Amino acid sequence: MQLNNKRMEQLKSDLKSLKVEAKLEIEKAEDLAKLNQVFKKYLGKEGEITRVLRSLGSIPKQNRMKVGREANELKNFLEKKIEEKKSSFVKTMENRKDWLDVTLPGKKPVLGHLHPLTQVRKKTEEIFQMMGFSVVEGPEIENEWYNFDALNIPKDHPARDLWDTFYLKLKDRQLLRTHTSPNQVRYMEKHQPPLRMIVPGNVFRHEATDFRHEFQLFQVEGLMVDKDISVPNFKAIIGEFFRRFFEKEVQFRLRPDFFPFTEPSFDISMTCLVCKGRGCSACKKTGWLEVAGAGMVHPNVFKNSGLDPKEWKGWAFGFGLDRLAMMKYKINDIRLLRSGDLRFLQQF
Ligand code: FA5
Repeated sequence: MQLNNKRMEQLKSDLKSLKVEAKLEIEKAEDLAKLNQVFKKYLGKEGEITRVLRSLGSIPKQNRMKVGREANELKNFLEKKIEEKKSSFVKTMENRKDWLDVTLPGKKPVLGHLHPLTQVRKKTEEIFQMMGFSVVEGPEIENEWYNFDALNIPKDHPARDLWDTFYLKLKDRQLLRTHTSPNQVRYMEKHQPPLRMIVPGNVFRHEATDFRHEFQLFQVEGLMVDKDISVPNFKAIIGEFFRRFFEKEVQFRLRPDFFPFTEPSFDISMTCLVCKGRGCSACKKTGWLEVAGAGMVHPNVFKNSGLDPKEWKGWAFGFGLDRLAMMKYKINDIRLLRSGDLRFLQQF
């Protein structure tokens, strides 16, 4: 009997010290992992308080009840303390700015798409490639020889004014190319006819902007050189390009024009698709929009490229891709294309 009382007193005193120890450890725990360790140490399957509860079987019933009640009270007390501490951790984390709630549904990333000008460029490349043309690139920074002289535009010729440009503060009077035509010469210098190639790319002009004019635009140069090349042959290729590009028949016309690097020269205009030819701001109320300059390669350009003009004939064109985009997507102001306005761009 005395032994049993002693055993009971021992258990009671164990519970007292466990309470002090566990309380202290809960207070000291600085994160959830530490708190879980404390739980395991005292309340887990092999925990100190669980051990006391298990050992109750070895003491008589009337004492067992007393110690059992105290042990259960301590168990509940510690569980409550641990829960309180846990929710204080969660609150502090929620208040932190960098708190990340991994249970929240994710934000869907916004998917972009190709710019309409890129779409138009790709489509143009695809069509000409299918007709046997190579797609090549040329430099955006040019020198005066390729941009003007080699193209039969002498230094003081008024035609230079048509392509007023931005000169760079670099040696040799380098400039931002005003058209893609320099690549006719660059290509013929390195390749032997027969030739079929296109050169898409940015060009720059010192120009006031309006519905149809930008100071930076995309052009695509085309060149075909062979023995028997003629204007009807050029017209057939351009007609096929229009059919595939607009996916329907469109009306276009060639009118005499002047370019020092082609003879004869003409411009290509097409029915304005924004107003269906009725007249609008995009076509300056004429119902037609000029989309390209073209002509038969001038003998001097052949000579400047190292080819014999008696042996070879060729035609060349320079389309304004921005204007083709205007017609394809019915855009009545060219400036919208490079405005960077997503409300506009998301429509294409
Ligand atoms: C030229 O640039 C010649 N190099 C075209 C050429 C190539 C002629 C080969 C003969 C042989 P032009 O300056 O007209 O020509 O421009 C050609 C096309 O580019 C125009 O028809 C138009 O569609 C477009 N374009 C020209 N200037 C602008 C501009 N400021 N804004 C938007 N598009 C333009």
